[in-house]
Amino acid sequence: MTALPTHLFEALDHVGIAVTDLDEAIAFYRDTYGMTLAHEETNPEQGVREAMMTVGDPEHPHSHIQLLAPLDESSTIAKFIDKNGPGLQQMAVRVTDIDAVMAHLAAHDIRVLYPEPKKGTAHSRINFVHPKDAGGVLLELTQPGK
Ligand code: MC0
Repeated sequence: MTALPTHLFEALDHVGIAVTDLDEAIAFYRDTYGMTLAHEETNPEQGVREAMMTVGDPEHPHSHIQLLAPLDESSTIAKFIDKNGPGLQQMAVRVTDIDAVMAHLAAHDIRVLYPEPKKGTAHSRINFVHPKDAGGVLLELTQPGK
């Protein structure tokens, strides 16, 4: 297999945690770890209310923890919590060109979930590598919005 060119993966962007109550989780990460709320959004297509908590200096953010609460029982997050309980649901890498990453993975028969990227947090473009093709890890690909 040809490896993905290194410039396409920029950084570990965030780790996603499934939670039952978003406000409670925000308060826990803020009051316990001193993390700051960078962004909060409802994404109906993904079935989530989500909050990005900055790890470290909010003036110079490098990475985030994303708290993901289900919008309703049909949400993938509700299904995840029913099966596993709250906890680590996904890891997200920031990519420079999501279309190129998807083409590379398709060429190596690694399944991504959507034929075209969908709308993610803060106008990013996202897709996911299926956990069954990635050692049990749901890997999100996220290309930041302009
Ligand atoms: C399921 N599996 C996982 C997993 N979810 N493995 C690792 N991590 C996860 N999060 C495994 C199950 O254990 C099972 O394995 C197999 O995959 C099928 O799972 P399932 O419970 O039957 O669930 P499915 O197939 O209905 O759905 C799994 C799938 C789904 C990954 C396709 O969760 C999905 O579409 N996820 C992508 C969208 C998403 O997660 N959206 C929420 C975040 P066994 O061995 O039991 O067969 S939205 C977001 O993140 C946005 C806002 C953003 O950041 O911008």
